[in-house]
Amino acid sequence: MSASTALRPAPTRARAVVVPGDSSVEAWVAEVAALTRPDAVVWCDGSAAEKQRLLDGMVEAGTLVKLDEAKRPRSYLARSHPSDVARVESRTFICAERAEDAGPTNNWRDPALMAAELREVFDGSMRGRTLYVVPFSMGPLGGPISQVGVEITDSPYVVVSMHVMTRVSRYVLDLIDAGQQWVPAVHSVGAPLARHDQDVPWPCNDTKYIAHFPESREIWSYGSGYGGNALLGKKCFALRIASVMARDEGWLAEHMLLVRVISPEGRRYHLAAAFPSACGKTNLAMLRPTLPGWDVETLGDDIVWMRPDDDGALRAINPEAGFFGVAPGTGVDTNPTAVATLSHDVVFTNVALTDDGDVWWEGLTPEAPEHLTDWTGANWTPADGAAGRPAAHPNARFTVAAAQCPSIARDWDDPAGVPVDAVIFGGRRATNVPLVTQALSWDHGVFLGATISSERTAAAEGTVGELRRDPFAMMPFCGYSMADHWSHWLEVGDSLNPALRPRIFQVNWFRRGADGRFLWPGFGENSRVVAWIVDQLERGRGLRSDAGAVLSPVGLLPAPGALDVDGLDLPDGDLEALLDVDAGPWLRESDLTESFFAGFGDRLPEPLRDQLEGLRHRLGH
Ligand code: GTP
Ligand code: SPV
Ligand code: MN
Repeated sequence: MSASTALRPAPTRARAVVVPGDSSVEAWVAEVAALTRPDAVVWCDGSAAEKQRLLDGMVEAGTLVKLDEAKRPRSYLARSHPSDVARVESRTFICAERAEDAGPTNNWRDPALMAAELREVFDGSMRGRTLYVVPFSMGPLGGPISQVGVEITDSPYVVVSMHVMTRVSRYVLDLIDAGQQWVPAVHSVGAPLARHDQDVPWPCNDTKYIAHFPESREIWSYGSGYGGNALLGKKCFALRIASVMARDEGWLAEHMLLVRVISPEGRRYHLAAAFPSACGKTNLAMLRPTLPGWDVETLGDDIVWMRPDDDGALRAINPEAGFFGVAPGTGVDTNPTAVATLSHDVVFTNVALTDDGDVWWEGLTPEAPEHLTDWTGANWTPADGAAGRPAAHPNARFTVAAAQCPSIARDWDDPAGVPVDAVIFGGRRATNVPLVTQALSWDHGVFLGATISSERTAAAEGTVGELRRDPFAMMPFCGYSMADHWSHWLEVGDSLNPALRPRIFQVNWFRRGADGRFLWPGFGENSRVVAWIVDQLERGRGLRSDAGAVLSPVGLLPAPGALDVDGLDLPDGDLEALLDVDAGPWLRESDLTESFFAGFGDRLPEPLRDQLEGLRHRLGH
C-alpha cells in the first residue's frame, strides 16, 4: 500500500476559534473549558464500564427509557426535543478562507467572523454541565487509511453514541502525542444550567451552528444533540473535513455503503454505492439476495474512505464502527438482517414505545400495536396513524455496533481495507432514470455521479418529496466546492490502473408507473441488479463471453434476457418501463443539468461539459 503507517503530521495553520498555547490536546481542552465553563471535565476511555455509567445516569435523568430486559436486552429509547430531529443544512457552514473554495452549494462564512461569533455563542455554554473529552479513531486504530480526532461534548448521549459509532480509546492520545494529525471537534447542546435549574430530558437550543473550518480542520457544533449535527466523527469529520483532507492527499471520502458480493462461483467483488440520505444504503448494505447462490457481506452502510494503492487499485475502509440507521421502513420483509442486528444493545431515538417496554415503528410489522407511546411521549392508537400522525418520527434512528450485524464480513475491520470493483450511484427518482445503467467510461461515470438528483427525504429539514440535485449524494457533505470534487474524481480516476479501476453504474429502485406504484419490488430482489453488475464486471475481465448489455443514450442497459427476473412475476410491460429511456424528458433534464452546471462557472471541469454534450448528441440533438 502507498499509504504507510507513517505518521501524518498535523497541518501548521493556527486554530480558528480558541488558540491553545501549545499543540497538545491538554492545552486545547483547557482553552475550550475556559471558554465554555463546565462544572467538571471528564476524560473518556471508551470502556464498557464508562458507557454503562453514562447510560445509567441518563435513565435517572429521564433522557433514556430502559427497554424491557427480556425483549430488548441492554437497549434504550431516547426521545429528542420535537424541534431537534434531523440535520440542519441551513445552519451548516463551511468557513473556508475563500468563498470560492466552499463553492455555490455550501453556506460559506468568513472564518474570522465565524470564529468571533462562535466565541460568543460558546461563552459559558457548558455551565452546570460536564465537559467530556472523547478521543476517537475513524477506521481501525493506527490503520493506514484511518484518521483520529477528539470530540469535546457536554452531552452524555453523544458520548455513548460515539462509543458505538467510532473507536473511542486513550491510545488515540498517544498517537497525537507522537505527532499524528488530528481533528479537534467541539460540541455543545447550548443549554447552560444555572445553579438551581432542573435539567430537561433533551437539552438543545433553537439557534444552531454546524461550523467547519477546512483549513485548520476544526469542527464547532452548537445547539443540537441529534445525529449528524452532534456525533462529529460522522458527517462533520468523516465527510466534510475528510473530503478536504482527501482532496489535498489524493484520496476519496464519500457518502457510500460498502459490500462484498460473492458470486455462485465463489468469486468476490467489492461494491461501493452512493445514495442520498434515507434512500437505501443500509438496505443494500445488508442485502439478503433472493437469487440462489449469491451472498452479500456487509462492510459499511454510510461512509467510505478510498485510497489508491501501489498497484493502482482503489482500497476502501468503512471509517465507522456502528450504524446510525433509519428505523421506519425497516422490517422483516424489507431488511431482516437489520431487524436481527437490532435484537440487543441498541440505542433507539424517536421510535415508539410499546406497552410492554419494547419499540415499534412504521414498517416494523404490517399491523401497528393497539396502543403505543409515540415518539413525542403521547398516547397513540392506529387511528392516529390513519389520521397521518406516525408513531415513530420519519427520521427515527437506531444506533448499533456494526460487529453485531449477522451479515458483517469477518474481516470488516481490516485496516488495509478492500479493493473496490464497482462504484454505484443511485437516487430516488419516480421518472426517467432506468433501473440500472453502466457508465460508458470513468468520465461518464463521474457525470452520472455529478447529475444525481433525488426526491427529498426526512433525513434533513425541508419539504419531503421535492426533487433536488444531490451530486455524489454529497451535496450536504462536501467540505469544498462540488465542482472541485468532480475534478478530483476525474484526477483520481486518471491515477488508477485502468485494468483495476472500478467500473461505474447507476441504479434507481424508485421508478413509478403511471398509476403511482413502484415498478421494481426492491430490497432482496435488488440482488438481481447486483448480479447483472457483477456479470458486467466479469465480461469486462473476459470471464464471460455472452452479450450482457445494449447501448442507450444514457449508458449501457441490460440486454434482453441478461437481467434475471425469473420467478418475479413482473406485470407485463413493467421491465420495459423500468429500462425505458425517453428522449423528450431526457432532453429537458439535460437543459436542467446545463443550468445546474452553469452555477459552478469556470470551475466546472471540461470533461463534464463534454459528457453533457455527448448525452445530448446520443439523444439525437
Ligand atoms: P442515511 O443513513 O440517511 O444516509 O440513509 P440510508 O441510505 O442508509 O437509508 P436507508 O437504507 O435506511 O433507507 C431507508 C428508506 O429507503 C426506507 O424508507 C426504505 O423503505 C427505503 N428503501 C430502501 N431500499 C429500497 C428498495 O429497494 N425499494 C424501495 N421502494 N424502497 C427502499
Ligand atoms: C444522513 O442524513 O445521511 C445520515 C444521518 O446518515 S445523520 O448522521 O443524521 O447525518
Ligand atoms: Mn448518511
